[in-house]
Amino acid sequence: MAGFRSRIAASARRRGSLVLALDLPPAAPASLARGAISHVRRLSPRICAIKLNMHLLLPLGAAQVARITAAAHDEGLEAIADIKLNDIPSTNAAAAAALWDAGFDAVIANPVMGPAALEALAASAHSAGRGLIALCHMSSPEAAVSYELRAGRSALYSRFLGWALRAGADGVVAGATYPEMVRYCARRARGRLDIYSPGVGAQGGDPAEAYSAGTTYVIAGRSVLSARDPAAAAAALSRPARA
Ligand code: NUP
Repeated sequence: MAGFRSRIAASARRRGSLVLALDLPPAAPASLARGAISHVRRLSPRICAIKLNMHLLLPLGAAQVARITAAAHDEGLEAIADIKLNDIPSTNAAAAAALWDAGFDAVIANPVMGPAALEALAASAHSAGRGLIALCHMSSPEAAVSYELRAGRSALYSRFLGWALRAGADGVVAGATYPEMVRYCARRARGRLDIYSPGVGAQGGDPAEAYSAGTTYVIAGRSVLSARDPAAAAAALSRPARA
């Protein structure tokens, strides 16, 4: 089986470069699962992956989540667990194994766990045919307060990117609301990992600016899920085809 990075790239070539954040409003677990699967089926021609956060994983539980990831795989999509994992290697490995059992193809982790723990997580993900995406700089207005903290002669985001590169991570998160961060990651990574950018639409980031700064995949939730025509909204968030 090809690695996560090649699988999502192949899916994006066919369907576009949008990762759908399945951030559904709170509801009973059965209706959450039904809603998620119906979005997957309807939007699959326009997205390359789905992304699930803790606020869906917790109420749904592993069995219901596995139905959603199976529906995504049925449609040729990848499934990303956005849990911003950040712990010691033994519990990270156990959490990752549970995610793979639930059908996820990749996990988003927080590099603040440290470079050796990040490397261990990347190695275990890759040996299971799965992927690791590390936070580098987040999309929220407050992200600058923490991710731009000075750490010796560099800033935290710069350390995080260096650790992600060293760990062989498949990607980093750099918010579309900070296009200069996307540009920084793209310049330094030179294609060795992909750049995932949330923060478009509801958070104010401009997808066209993000793509031109070097974003590989845009992540979006509300602006697609609450659109009058979600398929058209999804299509509009993909990387424009080169003229
Ligand atoms: O820096 C980040 N910002 C962010 O919004 C890292 C993330 N993983 N996200 C996620 O992207 C967030 O948890 C949500 O699932 C999605 C953005 O959703 P929306 O603002 O497009 O609705």
